[in-house]
Amino acid sequence: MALEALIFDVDGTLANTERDGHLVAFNIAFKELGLDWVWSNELYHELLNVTGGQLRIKYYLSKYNTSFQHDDLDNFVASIHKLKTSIYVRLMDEGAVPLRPGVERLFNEARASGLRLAIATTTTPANVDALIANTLGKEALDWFEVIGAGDVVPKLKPAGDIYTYVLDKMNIDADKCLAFEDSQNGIISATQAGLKTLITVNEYTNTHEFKGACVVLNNLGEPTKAFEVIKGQATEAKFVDVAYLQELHAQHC
Ligand code: XBP
Ligand code: MG
Repeated sequence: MALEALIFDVDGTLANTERDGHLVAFNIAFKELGLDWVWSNELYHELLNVTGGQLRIKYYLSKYNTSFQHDDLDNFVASIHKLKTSIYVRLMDEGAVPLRPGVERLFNEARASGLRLAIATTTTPANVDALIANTLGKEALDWFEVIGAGDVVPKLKPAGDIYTYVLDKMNIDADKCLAFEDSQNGIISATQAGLKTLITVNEYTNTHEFKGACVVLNNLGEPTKAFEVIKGQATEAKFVDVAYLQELHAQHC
């Protein structure tokens, strides 16, 4: 089965948006609203076990701030999250977060070789648009045949729904695609949708197990700076290009 499409997660995979975007935006939003909540990097690492910003805030309240009370918690959390999204978009507009090594190069090579591209993420659609537009230019949003984001499906990752949604929209079988993820919740989601997955870890996810991954790398690598293989077979390759992906996809993983 030939490789025809690449489906990318966003947060942590395309860029280190969790640490330099979402976490920063959450804390600014809390402050602007007069809340005395401050999420440290260490706490955020733990909170990342829950995907989706609103669910993450509720998880924080249920586990780390149990004395906080509100009569209408759902609406309150939704309003915090709305502010957080606008702050996140502003941070992206300011160029706060660059793409990870190899991402832009791989997009260009994949496009040149006719591979189809898509996105599958649990983050809010405006966040994806802001990251892509500010790193690659507005026109790059058209590079992706489908951008599956946020609550377009009822169940966020680790459920497979967002990947299944993207595959349906693309009208393509899972065995013709490769997914790119950075987290345990992400690989569970992709695997549930029947996808083979390449992992690039980051500081929050480098201890995750990644059972079933085709390969686990530190990043996609560049011709001038090779990737490191954390789990999986090392080959002659120094950076992820289309030939590397075709070989990976042909493997049993
Ligand atoms: C991303 C997420 C998102 C972001 C926050 O997970 O979990 O919740 O952290 O975005 P993945 P929102 O990389 O697996 O898609 O605040 O917009 O929900
Ligand atoms: Mg991710």
